[in-house]
Parts: sequence; structure tokens; C-alpha cells
Amino acid sequence: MFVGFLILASCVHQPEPSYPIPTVQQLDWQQLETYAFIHFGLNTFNDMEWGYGNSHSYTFNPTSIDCEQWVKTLKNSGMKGVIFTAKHHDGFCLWPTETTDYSIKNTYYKDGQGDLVRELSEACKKHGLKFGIYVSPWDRHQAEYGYQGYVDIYHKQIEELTSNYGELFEFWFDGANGGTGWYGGADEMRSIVAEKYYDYEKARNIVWSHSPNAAIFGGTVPTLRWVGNEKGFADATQWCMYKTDFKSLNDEKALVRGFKDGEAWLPSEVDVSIRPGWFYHESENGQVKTVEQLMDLYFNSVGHNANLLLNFPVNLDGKIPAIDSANAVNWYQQMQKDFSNNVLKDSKVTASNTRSSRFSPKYVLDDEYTHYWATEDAVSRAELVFEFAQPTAFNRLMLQEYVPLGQNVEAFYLDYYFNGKWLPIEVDEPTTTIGYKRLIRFQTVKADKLRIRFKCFKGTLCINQVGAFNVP
Ligand code: FUL
Repeated sequence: MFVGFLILASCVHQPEPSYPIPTVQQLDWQQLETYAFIHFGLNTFNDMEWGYGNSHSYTFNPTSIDCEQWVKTLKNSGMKGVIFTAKHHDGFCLWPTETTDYSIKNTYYKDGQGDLVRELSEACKKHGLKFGIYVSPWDRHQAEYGYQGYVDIYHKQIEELTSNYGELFEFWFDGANGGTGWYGGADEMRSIVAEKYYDYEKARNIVWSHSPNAAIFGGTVPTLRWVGNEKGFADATQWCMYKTDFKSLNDEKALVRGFKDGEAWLPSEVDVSIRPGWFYHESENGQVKTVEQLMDLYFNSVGHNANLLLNFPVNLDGKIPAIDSANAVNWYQQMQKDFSNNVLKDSKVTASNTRSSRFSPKYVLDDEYTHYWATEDAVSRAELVFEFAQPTAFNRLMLQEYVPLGQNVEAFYLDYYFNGKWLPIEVDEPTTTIGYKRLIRFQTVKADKLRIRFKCFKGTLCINQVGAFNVP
């Protein structure tokens, strides 16, 4: 009978998913955590953020472009991929498109024979970075903008960009639609209804016909969501779930935290620049984010269950400036050091409830993504206790839910045991959601034990990983 019970226990089925759950593609995308943006183009040479669409193409004149320097810098900064502004709102194309003369073909760069989308995508392949494209729907150069003629041009541009440069990991449909522009000399205001005009569904289908796994930012059929600001933070309370109507997709207050009862899995992407602007401006050379500021961005994005899309402006030479590169690389090295030693690895871990031996609490300390600790179905509160062989200091915590089965935790509490009593760990942000990843900073505690108490609102508690670190 005892043996029979053991067999039964070890076979207990995995928890039912609590929907919505991520697709395989969405989970792969969440696991990237950090990747880069490159903003470069006519704006760079005209000291602008939003070109009007009439800067002369020959003003684009980089002297020593080096896409490999970009890619090596990004790799050394821990970036898993790069999304390139193939065309910004000014309409200038950095690849030799057939759709317009307003492109790299009409510049001194390589006597009009250059193709920066090609150069960057090849550097990415060579150095093992994923490649993605930003192509602005809003086009302040095109005479046809606002009419069907432009929509056809836009879709053709997407076709060129998705069929000629290999597999893309993400495609960006930017939401900005400012209205005024050059528009082939009309020099006027043009308004469109974005959710209808661009036929985003068709645009998405073009992308997916070539790169079926590409994540989609923006438009009406995204696979991820904008976080609602460009300052570099997601709320501490951060649901991967969201609503899919166009109004909600543009609701900045809701985007920053998501919806506990959202019907779709649409995790956040935090897009922010390493400088105040997206494009390079000499006047901002003294305002490059420091290692400390980059670390804050990381805790407020990846640490809040969101991906970090960090922008690097390329300068007039065609390089990522030395100071940006130094700060980003130093930040990544610091991060690697900070998270190198999980002090829980040698602790003894126990749980208040465990589904079966297949879902043992010990799995929160192994590195296998598909291993996790799970409780029985009816349990709505549970705790984990980590007991150290000797008093141990730490001041950072990392938690991961097993999100392939959904995001469930709505509150958790941290305590440590020292000198014979339990004390709360003081955290200066709400310890509410976890999701794919949650990182928490607090004053160093020295403890004999660490306790994490979880409260979940629906579904079954599934915790994938827990880490504690001591950062000097
Ligand atoms: C915004 C654009 O208007 C900015 O120029 C930048 O490209 C940013 C990433 O997206 O909507």
C-alpha cells in the first residue's frame, strides 16, 4: 500500500494551466530579457528626433560606419538582439528600397550602393545576435500618406524588409502619428485612423509569412505590449495579461501594470534610450545613463516582469559613442558579478505543501526551466523556507513563476529568521506579482532562514526559480 501510494504521488499530473498562457514564441521572447534598439538615420545628421520628411537625403553622410562595432558593443552589454530603425517617421529608408528614392541609394554613402539593413543583419549573424526591424508606419515624406497609395507602399516596404534579410525575432509597428509633415511638398496636417488605415493584420501576416516566430510590437494584433512610457519602468505590480481592444492597447495608465483578468497574454516591453533622445545629439554627450541608472532600469523592467529594449543612438561617424559603450558594458559586467552566487544553492528548502515528488520544492534551486515546485490544486496560500547551515547575508532576491502554466501570484511576503525570531524583510515597493521574473532589492539581512509566503488568486502555485544574492 505504501509503495502504491508513492507511485501514485510521483505520477500526480501537472497543474491545469490558468489561462491565458504564453505561446511558445512568447515564452522564447520573454526569456530574451534584454535586447537593443539602434536609432540612426537622417535625423542623426540633422540633429532631430522627428524629421519633417524634407531633410535632403545627401545630408546622410557617415564617415566610418562600423556595424560590427555596434554588434560587439551590444553583445558585451548582454543584449540578445537588436531592432534597427530601417525607416523612421521622416520616411528615409536605410535600405535600397524600390518604393521610394528617399533612401540610402541617394546618398554619398558607398556612392549609393550601401544597404545598412544588410550590413547590420550580417554583423548580427556573424556575432550571434537576433535581428529585428522598426519601420515607421507614419511617413512624413510620402505624398500619398493618408491615402491607399501609401498603405501599399508601406506593405511593400515590410515585404522587402522581411524577405531579404533573414529571420527576424521582432517587428515594430510604432504607434506615433503626429499629423503634420512634408508629404511630397503638400506641407500640411494629415490625420488617419491608425487601427483601420494601416491594415495591421495584413502587415502582420506579411511579417509572419517570412518570420513566423517574430514578436509583434504595436498595431492592432501585437504579441507583446508597450509598457505605456518611455522612461524605463514597468510597475512593480505587473501582469502579463492584457486586453486586446485598440483603446486598451493605447491606455498608458493600464499598460504600465496590465490586468489580473486580461483575456490575452501580452507581456510588457520597456523601451528606453541610454541618452535622453532616441537619436544622437552632441549636446547630450554629458547625459549618458550611468551604470547605476542602467541598473535601476534593469530592476524596474526585467525585475518587474518585463523585457528591456535599451536604445543606443549611433553618432555622426557611424559608431556607438565610447561613453555609451563603456557604461553599458560596465553595467553588464557588474550585473554578472552581482548575480553570480545564489546563496540559497546550499540551503535546505522545505514547503508547506507539495503536489508530489515530481514538483518538489528542491526544483526552485535547479537551473532546469521545466522543473518547478507546485502545490496541490485547492491550496491558495503556501510558503517556502530556506534554511542555511550558517548565518548568511543577502540583499537581492529573484523569483520566477512557471509562466507556461500562467501567471498567478498576487501577493507574497518575505521574512528572515535570525537570533531565534522571524522578522519581515523591508521592501520599498509592493511585493505583489511575480510573473516570468521578479527582482527585489533591500538592505542586507543576515539570516539563519529565509521564508517566502505566497498568496495566489487563481490556478495552482508553480514556482520555477528562487535566488538570493549578496551585492557588496
Ligand atoms: C516613438 C517614436 O516617436 C520615437 O521617435 C522612437 O522611435 C520611439 C522608440 O518610438 O513612438
